[in-house]
Amino acid sequence: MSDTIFSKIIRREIPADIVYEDDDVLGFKDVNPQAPIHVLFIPKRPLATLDDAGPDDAALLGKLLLACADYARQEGVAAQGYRTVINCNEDGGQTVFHLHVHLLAGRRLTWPPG
Ligand code: DGP
Repeated sequence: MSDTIFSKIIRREIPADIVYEDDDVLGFKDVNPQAPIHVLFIPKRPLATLDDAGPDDAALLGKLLLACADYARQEGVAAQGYRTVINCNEDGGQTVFHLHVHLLAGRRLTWPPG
């Protein structure tokens, strides 16, 4: 996987508003928030897209989702509701090719997405 802006955030080479970290996962605020709460949860291990994930990544994918759920509870928005999104490749709208889960909360989200 080629180096991305998110790899630089993991290495602290560029600033980010980091709100969550454990051994495998980093969470930081999206630079272009689409909701009052918009956090990106990424694996520290390089993985470009969800399409690159395999059975060995099952626990890591679970950790990413659980980190979203924990953060939503911590921020007090879990009961009201939130959305998690993984954009995959071009038609999915992925622009940064380091797998990330968007956590969006703090307003009523519409459906379907564009
Ligand atoms: P996606 O379209 O799913 O690949 O989303 C990429 C997101 O990454 C987009 O919402 C904007 C965010 N983003 C891009 N560059 C940076 C950055 O340098 N810092 C932060 N915090 N977020 C970024």
